Amino acid sequence: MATTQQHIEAYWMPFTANRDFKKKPRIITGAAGHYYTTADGRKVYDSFSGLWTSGLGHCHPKIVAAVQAQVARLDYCMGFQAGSDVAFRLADKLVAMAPAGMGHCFFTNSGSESVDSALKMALAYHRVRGDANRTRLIGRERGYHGVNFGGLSVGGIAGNRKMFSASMIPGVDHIRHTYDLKHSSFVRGQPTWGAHLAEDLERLVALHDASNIAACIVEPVAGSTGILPPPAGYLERLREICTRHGILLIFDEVITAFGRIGEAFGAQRLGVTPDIITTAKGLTNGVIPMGAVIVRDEIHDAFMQGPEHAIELFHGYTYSGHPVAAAAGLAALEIYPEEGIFEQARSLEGRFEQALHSFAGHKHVIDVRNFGLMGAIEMAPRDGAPGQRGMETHKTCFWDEDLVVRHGMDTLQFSPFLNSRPEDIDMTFEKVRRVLDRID
Ligand code: PXG
Repeated sequence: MATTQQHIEAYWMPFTANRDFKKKPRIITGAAGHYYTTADGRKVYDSFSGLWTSGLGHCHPKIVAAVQAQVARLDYCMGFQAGSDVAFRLADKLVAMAPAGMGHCFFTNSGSESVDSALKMALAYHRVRGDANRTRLIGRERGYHGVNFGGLSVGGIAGNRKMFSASMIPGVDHIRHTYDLKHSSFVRGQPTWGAHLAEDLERLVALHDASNIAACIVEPVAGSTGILPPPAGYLERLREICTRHGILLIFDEVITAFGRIGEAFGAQRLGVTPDIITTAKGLTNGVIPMGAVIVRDEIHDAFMQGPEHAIELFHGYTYSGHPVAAAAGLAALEIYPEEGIFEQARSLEGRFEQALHSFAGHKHVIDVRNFGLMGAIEMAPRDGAPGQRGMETHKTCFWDEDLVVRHGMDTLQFSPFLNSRPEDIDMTFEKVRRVLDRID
């Protein structure tokens, strides 16, 4: 269907160069499997699985059917002091996949809400245990934890923080990020250099005293900032420091959960168990917005005291545990094992890594990074025009190569479908190469 100028003016698009976009809009009207259909009738390959969301492909028939059936059976029910059968079933299934000892989950509608919920739970947990001084939250430079005030405050993406600098929540500090081009460039998988950077948390403990620190939140593999895999041994050290000081460790797994790094949770792949895990995206394969916060049993149990008629945690969303979202989630969580998705994702890692690193030495490329099915090709910025080369790559891929490529500034990011075939990976990077060879 044609989209007139009038139709595209009203929508203020998220994280988009609106004026530039609206000059020549890239509008998507349909999707099936690994392809989008565009408004001008082309089939365009999606190299980003939605926005890290849709690892099973678009419009998976089982999820479509589950949503259709659920919306006709129970479209909505209040989630406070009542709950849908399907939300309870999803919670059971989700915690069964989670690391041992993490037997409870709380539902949200997005990654940002999962993060803010997790931060509030961490603060409230210490308080209900009589440790109310633990109010400080620690994030990491270059971290992305969504756009709500809590997540923004613990986040470390300068561009996202700049406009809101004076409005961050108080009591937040950041450990340094783990990227150092001097020591680790063109590394395949986890860098061997950098485990010691976890000690930066000790610096903040020394500054604030552990008795004032509630939690430390990191992405196990930093995503949005351009894929920064953790140095080998880094997360283990962070875990050890948190445990020693009674600081809760939160893994923000909005990207890394549900197969993106070859296991249900990044915690499992990386062999480090946090106290709280935040999720969204792949929970429903992106089909209906939904997130979940999964907590260690001790955290949940600490709240279960006082009179039984009293609400234990004054927190929740109108749409927490939404039945249609929960039905999509249940279907997605069933598909992952039924179709052997995590194994398939893992089997693709070698091919993906090979394809990405074949860009080492390309005239524009200054670094390549990857872990699991997360990959980045970082290009040098043009003089005086940072981000322009990335944007041009994105547009040229879309219009000339029928390929959707995600870019953050001049870094191209790749999140192939978990059920890609090796030839899909090859095709994606052949297209990318043609574009990079062509642009300045
Ligand atoms: N935490 C992490 C680790 C994320 O990656 C969020 C929280 C926020 O989720 P919501 O659902 O509120 O957007 C995210 C979101 C990209 C990209 O290009 C990444 C995200 C969103 C959009 C684009 O890397 N991550």
